[in-house]
Amino acid sequence: GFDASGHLRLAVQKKGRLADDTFDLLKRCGLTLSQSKNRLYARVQELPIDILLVRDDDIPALVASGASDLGIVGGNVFEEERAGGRLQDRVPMVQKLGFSRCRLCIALPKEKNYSGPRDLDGMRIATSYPALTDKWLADNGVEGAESVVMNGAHEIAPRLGVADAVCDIVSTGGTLDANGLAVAETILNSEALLIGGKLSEEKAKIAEALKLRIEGVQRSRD
Ligand code: PRT
Ligand code: ZN
Repeated sequence: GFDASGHLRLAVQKKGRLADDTFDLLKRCGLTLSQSKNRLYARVQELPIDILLVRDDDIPALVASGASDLGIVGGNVFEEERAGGRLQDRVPMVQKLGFSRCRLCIALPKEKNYSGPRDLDGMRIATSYPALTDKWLADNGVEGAESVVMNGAHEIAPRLGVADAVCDIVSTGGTLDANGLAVAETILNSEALLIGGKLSEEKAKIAEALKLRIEGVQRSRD
């Protein structure tokens, strides 16, 4: 059962854009996973680490609550939770991992000219990152704009008339382009992060062993 006391818990995305690179990193660290039958967790053979297989959105809260000791999550998801005030200082440890790079961008219909933040005054901005969007708008003196939370299909919001702009993750830019949108502002550069809370002495030793292996992989890539 999942109760091996003393094991370090690491929460990772079960399936999706982060998952493949995360499992690849663990493999390069020389770690072998034994998949459990229920696929909610896997055990690492070489170190006392249990891997929790979850939705990426749940990872910051799992770490903040102590249900997981460490997590691997996109900077976009981590910073949104932090900007929303949901983590306080309970997730102090962060190590950049260098994969799943992307940008969080405000984009407008291509035909709109954009010369600066004030052009966004009064706009409704469709996003699943309301805390980061609202913080950026406030920091940049945009007045009367508001984020409209959507959980997907942001890129069609302007055409549907439910928003004037979007704030979404951009990688190649192909999705924006296909929907007649263009980047106005990049509000966050994101990559995968190893995050962690306060650990007991025992678990801190295991976390240190994992970090050393990750640093070894990163050095061999440079
Ligand atoms: O099921 P679960 O909740 O775990 O996964 P998810 O569907 O919420 O997330 P997933 O797997 O799509 O992405 C996980 C993480 O990968 C994100 O939080 C980012 O940190 C990172 N990432 C890197 C991306 C992209 N690249 C990306 N291109 N996340 C999303 N996209 C989407 C974006 O939302 C947009 O729809 O891809 C589209 C844009 O891509 P381009 O190439 O057309 O610009
Ligand atoms: Zn998600």
